Amino acid sequence: MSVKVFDTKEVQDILKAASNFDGKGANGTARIQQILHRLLGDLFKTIDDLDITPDEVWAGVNYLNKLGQDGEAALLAAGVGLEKYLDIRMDAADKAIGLDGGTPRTIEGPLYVAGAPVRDGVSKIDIDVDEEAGPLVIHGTVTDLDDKPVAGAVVECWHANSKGFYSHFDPTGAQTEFNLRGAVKTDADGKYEFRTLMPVGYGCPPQGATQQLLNALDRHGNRPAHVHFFVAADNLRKLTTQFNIEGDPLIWDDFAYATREELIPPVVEKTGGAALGLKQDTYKDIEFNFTLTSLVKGKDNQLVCRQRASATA
Ligand code: MBD
Ligand code: FE
Repeated sequence: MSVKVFDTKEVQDILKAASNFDGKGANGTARIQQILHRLLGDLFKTIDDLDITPDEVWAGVNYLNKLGQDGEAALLAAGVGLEKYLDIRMDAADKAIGLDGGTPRTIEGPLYVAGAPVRDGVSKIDIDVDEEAGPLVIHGTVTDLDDKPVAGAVVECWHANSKGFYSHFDPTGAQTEFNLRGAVKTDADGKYEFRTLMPVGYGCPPQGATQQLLNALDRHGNRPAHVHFFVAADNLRKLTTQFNIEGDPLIWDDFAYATREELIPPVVEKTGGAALGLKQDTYKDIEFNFTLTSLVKGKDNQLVCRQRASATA
């Protein structure tokens, strides 16, 4: 049964009525009407074109219920490349105005928690014992596009433990609030440092809606080991990025498509950890410098407003 009804007056009228798309809505309303009219229309057209059955439609509707119940809509957004797509668009917008040279952006992901205590220069962010994870020092300089160090920039960092779990979202409940999360204000030379433990890669909750779809697509739901950053300073654009831990076999097979060539710094084995208060004398060291870009017409046009978890330290 392959019928085509999309272009009938009856269907087009329903699309207009359902989105209340009359061009008369005020401000925000008009925008929502416009977006819903298009999205719903694309869905209806897809159902016609691919002859999607009622059973398939209801499977999809019920999937959305499970997605919400699991609280995984933002995780799915990463997994289907939607979050990466927004980066691709911001990259293209920068290119179109000749803005380049900064540290590349990459996706925020769904696991940030606002409210980490801000320390000066250095922060030790491994609060909980993690036998499996070796010490890791992450440090570098924040500069602007003129290579000038930025003093007083705030570098926020968050990452997983040796099980691939993030504090605040740990299904085992094992971690203290803000374990492996921190914020540092750069010193006069623009330097920051985090003393922490080596993360391992993340895997989607095996029983969750996201993994359910990935399974149906014959895809995995894993990320290589990585560390997230926000870097913010007065009169510069706030950077959202991550680096990957060099050598992770999934670096070029990230289910969220966040890997970039410039975001795989070398991991250097060092000694002298005891003097730094680390749990072992040998430790891993990653130098990662951030270059922030200038405001565009006086505005931070890459600032993203989205719902985020928050806590008090
Ligand atoms: C993560 O740790 C992450 O960074 C993303 C993008 C998705 C899921 C878990
Ligand atoms: Fe992550």
